[in-house]
Amino acid sequence: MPGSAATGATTETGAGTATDRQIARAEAYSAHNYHPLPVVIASAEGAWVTDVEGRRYLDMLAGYSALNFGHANPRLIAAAKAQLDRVTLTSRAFHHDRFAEFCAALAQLCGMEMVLPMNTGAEAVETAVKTARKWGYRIKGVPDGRAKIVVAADNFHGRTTTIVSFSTDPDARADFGPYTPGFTVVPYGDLAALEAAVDDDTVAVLLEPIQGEAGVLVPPPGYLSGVRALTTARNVLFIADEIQSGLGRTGRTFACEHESVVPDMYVLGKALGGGVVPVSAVVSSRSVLGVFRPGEHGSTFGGNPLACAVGLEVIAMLRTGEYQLRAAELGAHLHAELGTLTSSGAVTAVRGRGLWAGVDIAPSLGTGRAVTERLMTHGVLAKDTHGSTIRLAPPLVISKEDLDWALARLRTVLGV
Ligand code: IF1
Repeated sequence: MPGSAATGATTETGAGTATDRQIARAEAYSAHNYHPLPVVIASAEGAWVTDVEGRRYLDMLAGYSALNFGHANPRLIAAAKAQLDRVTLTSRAFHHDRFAEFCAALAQLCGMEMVLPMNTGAEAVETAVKTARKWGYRIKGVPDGRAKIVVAADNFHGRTTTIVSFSTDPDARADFGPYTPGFTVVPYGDLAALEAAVDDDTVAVLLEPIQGEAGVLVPPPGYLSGVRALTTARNVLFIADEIQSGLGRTGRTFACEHESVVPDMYVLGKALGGGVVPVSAVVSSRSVLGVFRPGEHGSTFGGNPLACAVGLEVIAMLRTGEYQLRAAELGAHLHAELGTLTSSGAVTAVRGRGLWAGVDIAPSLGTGRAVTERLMTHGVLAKDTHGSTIRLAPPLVISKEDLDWALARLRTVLGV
């Protein structure tokens, strides 16, 4: 399987191929809330996927960092298969024998005390918002209904109506009002603006330590530590949305670690379920998550046995540090190579950390989407974001040989 360079994918899907038929049916029977590349994946292993025509592609998106451990990771599949034969769902009306183990292991990985497990990232962000508000009223003493949360412009925290209420992306927000109040938006990376926005009713600052959808934006050095100092001084919760940046992607377990910052709360998802099952969680102290009483929050599938079994294996894999080290070492190589593209003029900027990069394409070469379409014909799958940026975020298990293979094809597509 992976390791040898893939055969180049051809574009001739032609009329009536399996690809065409699948795409036509998908368009007929599903809402058009995405515009996928014209590839229909049928199987996958490691960093490679195979489409219905048998063509192989290198996956440089990894499910938006849900697949940090690669497709069909043997340890994660084995953990899931073993649990499938035991029990998959009990609801939280009863205990099950993986739950306490998962919560304790995740709390320990985060250096925190308590976990509230959910399923999707947006659910975890919503849980974080509710936790902060409840903490504000019950612990900080903010008058009921007055809690405010400060967020950053160009944020992406999910697609629920409350979360898009504080989005600054018109595509994500338009037509979904009326919007949830209680959020203040400040420019990302601007500590002065953040300080000015915090007042006595502020219960939390919610940030991505690196903004993914915005184009893999790394904040200015000192920003995260400044946020930490400010929130500590003002008795405001620092909530780090590490759903995309966390769990090894940037070369550390958490992106906050790059500035030696520990937030009051981690919001986790994506790779916590290893790309096998949806697993998300809010992780914090007992003084924060202790605000909940039975019946005040929950979820049918949150913390289910299958999710906990896979999550436990993910935590065990992260505990060794091997994936973080791999992302750091291969990421340094990735960014060194991408940096050589800027002198050509084809690439105007490169951002990111670890095995995560946002590459701004010179408008003269076409849109980010056009570049990803050309990459696809060369056997590389990637995703654009906001016009002219393409995101590179391969599984952390990618080999250096395969990473170089992808970079060579990026150069070919860019003509450099
Ligand atoms: C889509 C973006 C990435 C996230 C952060 C919470 C969530 C996400 C930092 C919500 C989810 C996904 C959602 C998916 C595409 C993808 C995405 F382009 F939308 F913004 F990765 F950058 N916090 N991001 O990145 O987690 O509810 O999806 O499990 O909605 O198109 P979710």
